[in-house]
This record gives sequence, C-alpha cells and structure tokens, in this order.
Amino acid sequence: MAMERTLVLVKPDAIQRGLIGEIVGRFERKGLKLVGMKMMSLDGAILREHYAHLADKPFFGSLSAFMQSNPVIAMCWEGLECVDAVRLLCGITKARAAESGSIRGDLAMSVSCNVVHASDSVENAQAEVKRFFKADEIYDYQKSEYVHVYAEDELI
Ligand code: DAT
Ligand code: MG
Repeated sequence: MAMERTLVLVKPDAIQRGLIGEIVGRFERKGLKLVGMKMMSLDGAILREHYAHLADKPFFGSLSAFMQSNPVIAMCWEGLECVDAVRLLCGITKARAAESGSIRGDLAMSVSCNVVHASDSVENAQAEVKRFFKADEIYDYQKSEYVHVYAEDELI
C-alpha cells in the first residue's frame, strides 16, 4: 500500500454547468487530501501530450477544441492507493453508462462532455501531475483528518 498522488481536471463542461464545488466536494468527502489546485487554460501542445494515446482517433480535433473552449480546474489529490480510488469515484468514460453514485454517473450524459479527467495508472499519474503542476505548486502539509480516515497500519 502506498500514498499516491493523482491528477484530476474539472473539464470545461463542468465549469459552464456550475459543478466545480459539487465535484471538488466529492473528493473531499471521500477523505482525499488536496495538495494542488489551479485554474488554467490548456493549449494544443499540452493536450497533444495529455491525450497522446488518442492522437490517431477521429475525435481528437473536437476533443482538443472542447478542452480549450474555456479554462479547466487542475487538481492534485493525495491518498492511499488513490489513483484507482479516484477513477472509481469518476466512473467510466461514457457518462450515460457510468455507475450511479459516480461523478460521471450522477452528473453527465456524454462520452466527450464527461465533466472530469482522472489519471488511469500510477505511472501516468506521476507524469500528469508533473505536466500540469510546477514543483512549488504542490503543497506538503499534515491533514489532521487522516487519523480518522485511515487505520494506524495504513499510515506507515
Ligand atoms: P477517460 O477520460 O475515461 O480516461 P480516455 O482516456 O479513453 O477516457 O479518453 C479521454 C477523453 O477523450 C474522454 O474523457 C472523452 C474523450 N473520448 C474518449 N473516447 C471518445 C469517443 N469515442 N468519442 C468522443 N470522445 C471520446
Ligand atoms: Mg484517460
């Protein structure tokens, strides 16, 4: 078991729909620790890196345009094995088929306008946090709540 950090983006559709607080609140209530957060506009260069695995797809152009249509909120969340935990909280890509209770399952209907991005592996999470945050934009601090969120042996 390990403390991990993962990247979450609140996507342009969620910004327009006034869902920032709702989405941030879900990660907070889960017991995760927010260690970085900022609003930013994405450009084509960062999106080509971020979505490199989709570069050949026919929807890449519209995906890139959508992600540049207004700013996003970038967040770095920390927690025990939190890369997988955050993916579960978000639900599957096709929001209208995502499990009820998940962020996408509760808040969205679309494949492309699916309100959040979350890193899909520990390796990608490390690369994505670096891509979106400078080292001094990530904050180390104690979260007193941890003693209630985790058992002692989980915090070693
Ligand atoms: P996820 O965001 O669940 O990790 P992904 O990495 O496969 O999914 O794709 C990244 C984003 O690209 C996804 O959130 C929305 C968009 N996308 C994926 N598949 C798509 C499709 N078939 N049509 C339109 N947009 C798609
Ligand atoms: Mg992905």
